[in-house]
Amino acid sequence: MDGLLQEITSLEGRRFVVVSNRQPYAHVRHGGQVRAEKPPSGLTLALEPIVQATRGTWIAASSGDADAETVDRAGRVMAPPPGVEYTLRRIFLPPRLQQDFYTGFANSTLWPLCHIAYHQPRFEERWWKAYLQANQAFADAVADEIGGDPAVVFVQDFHLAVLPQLLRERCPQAIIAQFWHIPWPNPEAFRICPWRKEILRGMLGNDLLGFHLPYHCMNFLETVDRELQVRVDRESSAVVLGRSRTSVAAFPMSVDYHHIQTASGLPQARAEAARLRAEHSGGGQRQLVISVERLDYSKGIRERLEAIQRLFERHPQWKNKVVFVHIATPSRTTVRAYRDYAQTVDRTVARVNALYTHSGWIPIRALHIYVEPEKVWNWYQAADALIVSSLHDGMNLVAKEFVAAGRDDAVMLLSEFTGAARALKEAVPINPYATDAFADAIAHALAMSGDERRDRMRRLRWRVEHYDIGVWAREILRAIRQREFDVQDIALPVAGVHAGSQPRLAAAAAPRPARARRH
Ligand code: GDG
Repeated sequence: MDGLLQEITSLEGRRFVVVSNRQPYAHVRHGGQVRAEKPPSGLTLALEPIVQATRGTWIAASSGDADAETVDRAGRVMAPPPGVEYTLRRIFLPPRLQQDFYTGFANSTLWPLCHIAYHQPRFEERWWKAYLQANQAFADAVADEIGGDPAVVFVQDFHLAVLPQLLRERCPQAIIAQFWHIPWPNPEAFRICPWRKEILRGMLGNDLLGFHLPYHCMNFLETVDRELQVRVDRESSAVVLGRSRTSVAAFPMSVDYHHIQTASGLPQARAEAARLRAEHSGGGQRQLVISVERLDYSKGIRERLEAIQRLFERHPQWKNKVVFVHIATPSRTTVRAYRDYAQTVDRTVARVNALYTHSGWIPIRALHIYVEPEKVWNWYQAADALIVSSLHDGMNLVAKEFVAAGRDDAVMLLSEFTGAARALKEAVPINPYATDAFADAIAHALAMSGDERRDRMRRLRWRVEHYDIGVWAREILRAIRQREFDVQDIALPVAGVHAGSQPRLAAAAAPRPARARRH
């Protein structure tokens, strides 16, 4: 993550405060013992060094069953050693509020509203009130932590859409930035939300608002333009509301390429990958095609299973020549739609297997379990192909991880509705809704020559290596710093790889007249 330190220095002593619903680590009880568990996360990896170097704080909702007993009265605990030291401040929401905020408004309203996956969002007044209340609880914690300091507050994702506005009122000296990890839909899709204006005003509390793609930025500006009495400055990609200005820019998120590549290339990892490959390819007789995702309807799992069935109908020569392993870790199981979807997936797997299982060959293996991250990378190493079939996806980091960890002669099929598809042009594109064409694309990938696969993979690797998670964090810090300059419309030199993956930072800086200079 070269260059990150330089950007941290440019924060000139301001504390860096990350606010996210999910905490970077949890305290969990195992028998009589309490252990700090750190779920692997690219986001944590990228932001922890910044929080640590600025003696900052990470504010997040509690999730571990032993969280409460490890914090002080204000909910603070030091991040566990080795190597990292910063303050984690936990927010403890009452269970009912947590349920309505998280399971309700975040995952059953905003998630389907922002993903065009033909899953109807639900709009419950009670959930919306809980969402506001939860955002207020986060605002209280941030205000308590930073007071009048000129800190940088970096808010994560769709759980906290109204937090920036609350902070703008309470912490006028802070620079507030937010990254929205999921897509922003077109104005027609968004306008069905009864609280759309409140959500948009909440997000306009940001100095800087980041999305994965320029396309999401355009959708957001268009939505704001239709819904609010504001000035949308398209040339500099910013929204001017009263005396404040929100720059809107794209920062395509990525993965820690070198870390994943190195870890998956260790002898032990290679041996494990070889074992998985031998076990699932029938000793090399069949190709091993994998997919990895949260068990979520937006990932197009059902559509992929339909395409696999169609593959065997349209291209019967692939019977007994390929095995599909899908690793779908259970997710949001408190949401009914997710439980129903898991059942649909199970039934579809059983149906396809019942149709085609033959003399020891089972076409699909479904692993609905959480797999350790190193083990996920072993699967990437073992596979001949990966399929990412999302109906809509902000970015999709699985695709980039596969490029970092996969074999030289592996091939990737990638839904054209993922953000990742914008940059990863050497993947085989698929439309998960077009079942026949999807099946044909699988057949095409399976039949692709080793030379072509290697050539595509070499190019893909170059793209991900040159735009990794470090570049993402650096570009965001740079844009935050730009907000401090009294210069408008600075076009930053970009470190991206090609047009599709470059951060677009046209809207750089404009002083916020209402506030004092922060030095
Ligand atoms: C959201 C946006 C955007 C999956 N199963 C297991 C496991 N995973 C890991 C993968 C990967 C991560 O989870 C999934 O990241 P994605 O980016 O693919 O998708 P979302 O979870 O929907 O993430 C998305 C992202 O935010 C970042 O901005 O790209 O568009 O929807 O890292 O490896 N990890 C482990 N076991 C599993 O079973 N350890």
